[in-house]
Amino acid sequence: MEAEDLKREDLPHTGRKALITGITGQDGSYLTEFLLSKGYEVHGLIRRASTFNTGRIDHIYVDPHVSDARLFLHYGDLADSGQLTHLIYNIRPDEVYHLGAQSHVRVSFDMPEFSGNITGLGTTRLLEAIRRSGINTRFYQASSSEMFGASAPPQNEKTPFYPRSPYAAAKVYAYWMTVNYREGYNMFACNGILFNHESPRRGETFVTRKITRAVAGIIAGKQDKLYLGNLEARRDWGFAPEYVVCQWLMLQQDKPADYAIGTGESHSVRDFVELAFRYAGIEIGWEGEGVDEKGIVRSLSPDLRNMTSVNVGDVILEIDPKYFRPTEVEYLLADTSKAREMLGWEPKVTFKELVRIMVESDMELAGVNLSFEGKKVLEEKGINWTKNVQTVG
Ligand code: NAP
Ligand code: G4F
Repeated sequence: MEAEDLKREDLPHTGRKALITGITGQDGSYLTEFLLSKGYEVHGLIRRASTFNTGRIDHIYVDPHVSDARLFLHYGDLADSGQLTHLIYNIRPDEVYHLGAQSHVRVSFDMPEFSGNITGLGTTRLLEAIRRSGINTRFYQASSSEMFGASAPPQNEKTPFYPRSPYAAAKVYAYWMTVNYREGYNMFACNGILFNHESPRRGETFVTRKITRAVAGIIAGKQDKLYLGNLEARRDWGFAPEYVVCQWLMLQQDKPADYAIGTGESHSVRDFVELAFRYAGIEIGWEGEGVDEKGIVRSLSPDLRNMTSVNVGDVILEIDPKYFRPTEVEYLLADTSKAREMLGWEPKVTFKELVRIMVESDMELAGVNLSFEGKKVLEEKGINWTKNVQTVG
C-alpha cells in the first residue's frame, strides 16, 4: 500500500488500536497493511539496530508528525519486560498481535537458550504486561505447525504436540501460556497454529525464498549453485498475505479459541525446487544419492537461452549437510476444517501460484525480464501485488 492511499479520507477510521510485535517481519508487514486498510491505528515494536531494519514497512511509513498518521513505531525488545509493560500501559491497544520471535528453526539449534528466551518467554512477558496493566485487550499468539513435529499428518487443533527443535519447544511453551492466561485470567487470547506461509517478503534463509533467489541469481549469472539440506521434507506452504487475514479474524470472533491455518496440500522441498526452476525455463534432473545427489540442467526454454550463460549439463544444485537439522520435521499437512467452518476462511492462492509469484518477484529483483503471470493471478484473485491485502477477507 502506498503512503498516499493511507491518507485517503474515505478510508474508515475504526478508532481501534493494534500493537504488533514483529512488525518488521514478513507477517508483521502484511498485517500492518491490512489493519491500516481497515482503519486501525497501528503501533509496532521495533528493535534498535545499527542498520535500518524497517525495509518491509518503509513503503507504508508516514512521518508521525503528519496529522493523519496512523502508524507508530516504538523501540523495545521481547527480552525487556519493563518496556513491554510501559508500551502496553500507555498505548492501551484493543488488539495485540504477538508475531515477534527468533523464528528460524535451524538457527534455534545453534541458539537454544536465546530462542527459548525470545520465542518462549517473550510471550509470557507480553501476557504479564497485559495482565499487570489491567487493560482489556485481545491477544493473538503466533503459534506454529512446527509444534506438531513428529506427529503424523494431517494435523489439526487436536493433534498432540511433539516438538522437534528448540524453536518448536519454545512455541509449545508459549502456546500453553496463552491458553493458561485465557483460562486463568479470562483473557481473550487465541493461538493461530499457522503452517508455513511464504511470499516475496519471506526471509532470505527460509528454504522457499532461498530457492527462488537462487533461481534468479543463477539465471542472472550472480550465483553458480544452490546448496540445500533435506530435499524430502514436506511442508504445507501457503501465501502469507492471506494468512494475516486469519490472524485478524480470530480476534473478531465472539469467543477466543485456537485455530490451525494452512492449505491442506503438502509438497516436498524437491517439488518446490523443480517447479521454481521450471517456471524460470530450466528443467532440472537429478543424479547421485544422499549427500552426493546433484541437480543438473536437463534443458532450457528457448526464451531463456538468449538471456543466460547457464548450459545444459551444468550442476546447479548440491547438498550441504550443514543444512540438515539434528531432528527434522518430515511431514506437515494442515486439516483446517475448524477455520473453514468457524472463520469462513479459505486460501485462494495455490502452491503452483505461490511458487510462480515468488520466482517472478526474485527474477524482477535480479533484473531478469519475465512475463510476470503471478501478478496477474493476484489481480484476478483480488490480492493486489503492491497494494496488497486491502481487498482480501
Ligand atoms: P520473521 O519474518 O522472522 O519476523 C520475526 C519478527 O520478530 C521480526 O520483526 C523481528 O525483528 C522480530 N524479533 C525477533 N527477535 C525479537 C526480539 N528479541 N524483540 C523484538 N522483536 C524481535 O517471521 P514471520 O515469518 O513474519 O513470522 C511471524 C511469527 O509467526 C513468528 O513468531 C513465527 O515464529 C511465527 N510463524 C511463522 C510461520 C511462517 O511460515 N512464516 C508459521 C508459523 C508461525 P527484526 O526485523 O528486527 O529481526
Ligand atoms: O523454510 P524452513 O527453514 O522452514 P521451517 O523449518 O518449516 O520453519 C518455518 O515454518 C514454521 C511453520 O511450520 C514456522 F513456525 C517457522 O518460524 C518458520 O517460518 O525449512 C523448511 C524445510 C525444512 O524441513 C528444512 O530442513 O526445508 C528444509 N531445508 C532443506 N534445505 C532447508 C534447506 N531449510 C532451510 N532453511 N535451508 C536449507 O538450505
